[in-house]
Amino acid sequence: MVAPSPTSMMVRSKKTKAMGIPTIDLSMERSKLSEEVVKACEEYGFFKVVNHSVAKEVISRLEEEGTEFFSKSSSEKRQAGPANPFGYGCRNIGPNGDMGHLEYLLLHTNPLSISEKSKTIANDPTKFSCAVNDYIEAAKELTCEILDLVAEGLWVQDKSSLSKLIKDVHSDSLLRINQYPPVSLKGNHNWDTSKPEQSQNTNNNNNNNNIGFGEHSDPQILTIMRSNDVGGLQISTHDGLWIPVPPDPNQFFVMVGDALQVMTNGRFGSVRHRVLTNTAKARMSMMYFAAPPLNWWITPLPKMVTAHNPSLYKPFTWAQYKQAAYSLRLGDSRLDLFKKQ
Ligand code: GA4
Repeated sequence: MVAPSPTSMMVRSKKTKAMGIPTIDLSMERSKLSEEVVKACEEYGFFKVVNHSVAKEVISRLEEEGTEFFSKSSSEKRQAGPANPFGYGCRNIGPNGDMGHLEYLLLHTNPLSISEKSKTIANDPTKFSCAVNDYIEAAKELTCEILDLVAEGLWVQDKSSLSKLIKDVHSDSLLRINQYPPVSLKGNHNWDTSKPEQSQNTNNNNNNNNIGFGEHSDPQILTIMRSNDVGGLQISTHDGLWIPVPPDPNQFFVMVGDALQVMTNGRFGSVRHRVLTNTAKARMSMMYFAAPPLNWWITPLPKMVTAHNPSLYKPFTWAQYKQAAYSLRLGDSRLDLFKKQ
């Protein structure tokens, strides 16, 4: 057998990197698994998980609730809004004038808050909140499994030091269901535009017709994303190349958020991502944003700080970080505010 030349190896590894989104098979042997998870978090801050244990029925029930809600008339949907920050939103994203070609439901994962909100969202609020709570429980379990693998792969002493923040009853985790209507080539979308929501800030940086949700990173620790079979999600590599993510309705995608970037002292980078619209079919995605309690201090794990590798960030609480996020635009690099000089 002829050994591959250094040049052919280089070409092959470059090609694989440009094309490949890491796939993590959760049925893999544990020590290999934690190594692969850390590698994917370091290289992309993004990966797909297969062989997870979330029941199909838990996913389909939430999807059905989403479909039922988004097919209501716009005046009915508006009764569940505006999303400031929780409830129904249409095109407006956040409080500072960002806009996208989507409508969404944004919910806090606290069961009391869900049962309260569901009264304005669904004709059968009990059925809606059951579907939402079951999905949240399943997504939380998957998140905690992944965070334990992260801790193991980083050789952190307390393997539950990350997952315990998400299991905390005061965790500030969120659930978001986004629906992106198909946009015609002329830029029209097929929702009722009779009473558009007003953006307070006309100077928005997202007037591009094919942007469904503009480029950003998620502020939380980890995001677990699932979509129907319609594509549109793109992730940015650390060197700025946009990679389309082929949809896979039966699997989940995992994104490293800003808080995990800080907790790993920059060893992982939060992944910048965006969603482009399409002309054929509506994309529906559901995101579980895993966050710590509001009063939790976001600082690097002790293992990630040494004399040679001091902390890159000033300490801050999750509440302070959220406040900063909501005072800035979607695409801003809000972690810069907390970097040590
Ligand atoms: C991005 C991740 C989540 O969707 C979200 C978003 C939030 C919102 O839509 O209200 C933010 C955005 C997200 C980051 C900056 C701020 C806050 C809109 C915005 C302009 C729910 C979140 O937690 O942060």
